[in-house]
Amino acid sequence: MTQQSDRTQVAIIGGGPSGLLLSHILSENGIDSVVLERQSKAYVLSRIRAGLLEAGTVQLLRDYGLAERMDENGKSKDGSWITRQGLDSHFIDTHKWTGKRMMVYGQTEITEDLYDARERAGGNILNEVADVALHEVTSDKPHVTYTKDGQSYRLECDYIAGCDGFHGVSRKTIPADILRCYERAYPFGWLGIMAEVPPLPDLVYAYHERGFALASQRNRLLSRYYIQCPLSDSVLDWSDDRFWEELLARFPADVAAEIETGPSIEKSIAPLRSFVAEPMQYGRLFLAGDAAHIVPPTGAKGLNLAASDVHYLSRGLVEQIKSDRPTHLQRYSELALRRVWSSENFSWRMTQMMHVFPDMNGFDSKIQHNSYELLLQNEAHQRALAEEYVGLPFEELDALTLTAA
Ligand code: RFL
Ligand code: PHB
Repeated sequence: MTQQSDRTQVAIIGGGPSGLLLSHILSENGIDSVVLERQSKAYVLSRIRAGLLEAGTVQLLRDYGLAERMDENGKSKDGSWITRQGLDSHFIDTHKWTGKRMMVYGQTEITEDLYDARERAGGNILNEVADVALHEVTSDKPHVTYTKDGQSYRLECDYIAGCDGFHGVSRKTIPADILRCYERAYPFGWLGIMAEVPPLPDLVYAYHERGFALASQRNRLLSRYYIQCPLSDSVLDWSDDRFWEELLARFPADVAAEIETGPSIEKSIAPLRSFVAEPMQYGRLFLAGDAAHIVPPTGAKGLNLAASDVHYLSRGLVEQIKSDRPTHLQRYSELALRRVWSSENFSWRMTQMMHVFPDMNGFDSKIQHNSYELLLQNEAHQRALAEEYVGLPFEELDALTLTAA
């Protein structure tokens, strides 16, 4: 079979939020890219995932002209509630402590906005490609091969961005003796449902001895709820009635009384994992988003980290390609990983504080209880939580120099 050849400046593997956002920002800077996505557009747009955007992600989307629908339909938030059985509730007041607000706007909507923007600009997104393989990534002439509709293709490029999520091929291209992986799997999952009922006014994270619960939302008439569940459970074990009964039992009575229940329109179980792969660069391959790291959703950091990776990576690529200045690109992995580890740390602490761990002993429970009491009593803890929750600022390169000094 003959192979057709094409060329682009940046080959982007994966058309989730990382890949699409990178392709959009590069295009705004006059740089050409091709996005290779394994799934159909309809499938990508049907995946229900993140819902809460950090202030920095909101700003990034505004800076690149991607915020029209978000500013119209998203819901700006001054903070979120956190509760613990038997203790007072606490409002994580991001606006009071940081002057910044977060935004409730679904990942599904962002992905749709990104597709629209790329399509309007004549961007090249190839859906339903198979057998993607990366070649000669340590040379200055890398290329990618793939098949589509039974035809095989070769895509020459200057750089490759691995934006293909946790299960993608890009990270696996980095040799085992170079790639270091750090991982923690948690002994439970989150059972999530979407229901067409009005949500609570704010997000509420709840700890209860029966397990964690979260009340979230997508819009005025669409609610998103989660409960911690055993990993061995399947969605078939959870009728809507059982889900609602369990959810309501985990919130304080006054919060539960406000929750409107109704038939679910989606139900799924996601395992919780912390994972980081280092380095995020190998030759001319750069990893971004879930391809390089996973956080448990408790801190709402996954999509936001994908956005900050893309911010750092696009800056490096633009400087290198347009001005032949390599500094930001060469230090991409170092700079991105600082933020990644801060978010990993935060997500791990939030998960630790808010869930029931099957192997917890009395000492662990006391420490967990104390972490929450410190939060209620101590303004320094409240401010620290608010700063991390709203999102740490994007750093400049001199942050690395300061650490090294
Ligand atoms: P994605 O979204 O996984 O996209 C990767 C894309 O690559 C494609 N792909 C391939 N394409 C070509 N060839 C291959 N061999 C390929 N292999 C894979 C895939 O089809 C896919 O389209 O990664 P990306 O772009 O880095 O985006 C990351 C985010 O999706 C993720 O971090 C968030 O959804 C995490 N997350 C949350 N993040 C937040 O910031 N705030 C939240 O409130 C939040 N809530 C959540 C979440 C994730 C959840 N789940 C289901 C894991 C809630 C949940 C329940
Ligand atoms: C969501 O709405 O899906 C969501 C919100 C906050 C989180 C995790 C998930 O911490």
